[in-house]
Amino acid sequence: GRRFGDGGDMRYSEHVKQDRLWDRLMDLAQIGATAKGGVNRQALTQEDGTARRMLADWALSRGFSIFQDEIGNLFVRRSGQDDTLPPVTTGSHLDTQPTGGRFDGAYGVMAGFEALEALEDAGALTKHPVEVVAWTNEEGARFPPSCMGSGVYTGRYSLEWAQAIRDPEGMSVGEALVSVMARTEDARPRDFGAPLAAYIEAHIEQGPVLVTEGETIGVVTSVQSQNLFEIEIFGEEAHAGTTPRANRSDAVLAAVEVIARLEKEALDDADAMRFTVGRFIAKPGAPNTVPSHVTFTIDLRHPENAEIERMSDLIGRLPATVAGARRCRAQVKRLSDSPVTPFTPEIVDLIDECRLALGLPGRRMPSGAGHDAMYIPPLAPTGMIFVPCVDGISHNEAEDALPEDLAAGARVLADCLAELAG
Ligand code: HGY
Ligand code: MN
Ligand code: MN
Ligand code: MN
Repeated sequence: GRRFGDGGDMRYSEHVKQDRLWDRLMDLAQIGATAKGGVNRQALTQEDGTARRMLADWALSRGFSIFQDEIGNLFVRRSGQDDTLPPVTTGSHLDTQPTGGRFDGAYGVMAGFEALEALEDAGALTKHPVEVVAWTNEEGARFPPSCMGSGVYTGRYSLEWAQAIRDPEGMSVGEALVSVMARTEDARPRDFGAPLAAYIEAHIEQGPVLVTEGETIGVVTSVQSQNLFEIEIFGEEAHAGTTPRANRSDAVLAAVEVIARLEKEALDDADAMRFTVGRFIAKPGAPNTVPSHVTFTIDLRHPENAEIERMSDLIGRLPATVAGARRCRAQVKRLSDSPVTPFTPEIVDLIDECRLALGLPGRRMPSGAGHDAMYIPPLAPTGMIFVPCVDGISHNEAEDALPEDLAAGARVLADCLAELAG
């Protein structure tokens, strides 16, 4: 395949501009900026809409075109010589955690946009169109589960199921979508599951491996299994002072026992299991009323499917047993069950070759974090490029990254996309 740009000996990656990428990331970081230097731009908020509009305007200013599907996934297209061919696609997400950073998600979208700009500046003539996508609600913080937009696009979830999901204030995805999607109503329609020629996502590692080993590029080989459960415990309100234990149906004490027993079962000496109770809501929430209702989530991850199966079986059974012994009732819902996902060897090799050709230090590695890319392999050859983040910190307002590392990832991405677009 062709690795060079405009006919001369310029590589497309040499048209990547570090400052342009950094400046656009800092412009985006202003949308939902927090006092502590992070970003709170949760999915389908007005801030999310503003960021999507900013991307759309940048796209139109470069002569690219924009498309949007019914769950708001936003696609920016740089035309190829034959736009009937499936696009070579890159992307990530613009939504953040409530205490998120400036790079988780935004980096992958903007590295992809920078790759499109590099191709444009090089006057590249690609056979396939090249697209960068901003997937809706990758974080699943406000509206669990994560990777909702890419999950609907690839048929993991139905649009109706996703639209019915509500945030803690009771707002549904369907309701929130209306005003946010209206911000990019000039986008042309895109069908769910429209074919992709290939998909490569750039992302900060969100962990300590690259920084510890002094590597610049992570050539991602797989994503570990990611599973989300929502457990409800139903008890009964009662007076905190007058009600004897035998009469109590205390939903919090039942929930706490379930969590403590499950955590003990989950933790292994290899420290490979990731068990997180990130959301815990007790009602009515009055200090002197025995709580009648608890909703909590369990985010469970592991590099082996068998370990997840073992724990899933337990999570399906234990809450009812513990709740029953405490005169409560339990209900368990599984919101996501993404198995261990290996990436496509040809794409993994291409990324490794491109980074080597650019003289960038790197290593092959699995992803501990979940990403939209984990849903794409059934649709198209898929891979990911990691770059380091300072101290491996993420899902934290202190998240940081170096401009030269971000640009290095965008350079590898540009050459890979050009290679695949023919
Ligand atoms: O949860 C995850 O792993 C992703 O960063 N949202
Ligand atoms: Mn992310
Ligand atoms: Mn994240
Ligand atoms: Mn992701």
